[in-house]
Amino acid sequence: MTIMTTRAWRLAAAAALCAAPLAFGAQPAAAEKMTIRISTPAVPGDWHAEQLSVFKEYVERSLPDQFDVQIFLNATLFKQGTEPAQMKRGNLDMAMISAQDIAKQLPEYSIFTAGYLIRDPEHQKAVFYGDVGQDYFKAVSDKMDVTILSVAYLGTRQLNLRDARDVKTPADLEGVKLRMPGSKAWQFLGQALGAAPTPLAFNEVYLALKTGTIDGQDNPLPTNQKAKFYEVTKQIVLTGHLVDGVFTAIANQTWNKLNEEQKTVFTEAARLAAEFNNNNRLRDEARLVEFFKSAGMTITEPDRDAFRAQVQKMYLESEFSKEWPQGLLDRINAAGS
Ligand code: KDO
Repeated sequence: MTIMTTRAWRLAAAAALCAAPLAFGAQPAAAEKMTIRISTPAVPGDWHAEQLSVFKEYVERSLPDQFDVQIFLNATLFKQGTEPAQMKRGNLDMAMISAQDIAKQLPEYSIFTAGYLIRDPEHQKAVFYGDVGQDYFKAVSDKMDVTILSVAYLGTRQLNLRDARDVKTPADLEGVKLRMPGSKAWQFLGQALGAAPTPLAFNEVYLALKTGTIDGQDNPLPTNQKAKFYEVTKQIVLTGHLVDGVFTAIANQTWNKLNEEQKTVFTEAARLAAEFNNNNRLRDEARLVEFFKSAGMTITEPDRDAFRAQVQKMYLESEFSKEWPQGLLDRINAAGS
């Protein structure tokens, strides 16, 4: 079999891989290959898990016999949220990290964890692939010792409740035990929505919904489907409170071992993989309301302006916004326009 290593192959692959989900066979490991281990809590089949296969395929075919990319899903290698520390310590090569992970170490950038800030996936790209993102990624590299290669649209987060209830405004969520991931920034988002946030790792959410330890959770529709949360919940409230993203990041210890060509390929692979994720996720978001309805769920529209107004007010009045760099909010709002 002839394997093209040229840029031409890479461009052809980019077009093909972006178009549709693909299945890839495992490559045999060779002793000289550099192992790249990637850890994520993502469940198999979710688009940001699939995008890692696209990344692997692109790297291994563009740079034959140089890398063995190993993907660990379901947080089987490292627990959700611990990946940045593991990368810094040299235990992990790559992960998909969130703005909330980053905010723990760079509180001035907690701005990216705020609800109703990023408007849509195009705005997300304009922010993170533009000058705002450049400053942000540099700060992340300097402080956290990881290099961000791409941003992928995780989807727009919606409320998902175990028992149906009438939810129009944040006041209607009073006392609702809403699972949010375990960090200060995530917990604050739950509070800003009017609920009683409770921390739990992603991979424990299904069981907690099933047994009733929590009243609800929030995630984008494609994740609700792929993680099967719809099996153990009755309602989705389309709050659209966070246009969420995940960053594909590589430990600087690993990054610094790569030559220029390898760095270029890794960056191309990560960008292409993110595009693959975005295309598939957007398509799913457009059709999943019907899927959930046919599965017997109740899908409701809240007063989104009431949610937006309360969430934005709470962020602006919070301890978080006191640390946001002067002018950054305006730069984010203006990005892409
Ligand atoms: C979650 O725990 O709800 C979350 O959606 C948070 C994201 O930042 C990301 O970690 C994601 O889980 C996982 O990749 C699982 O989809």
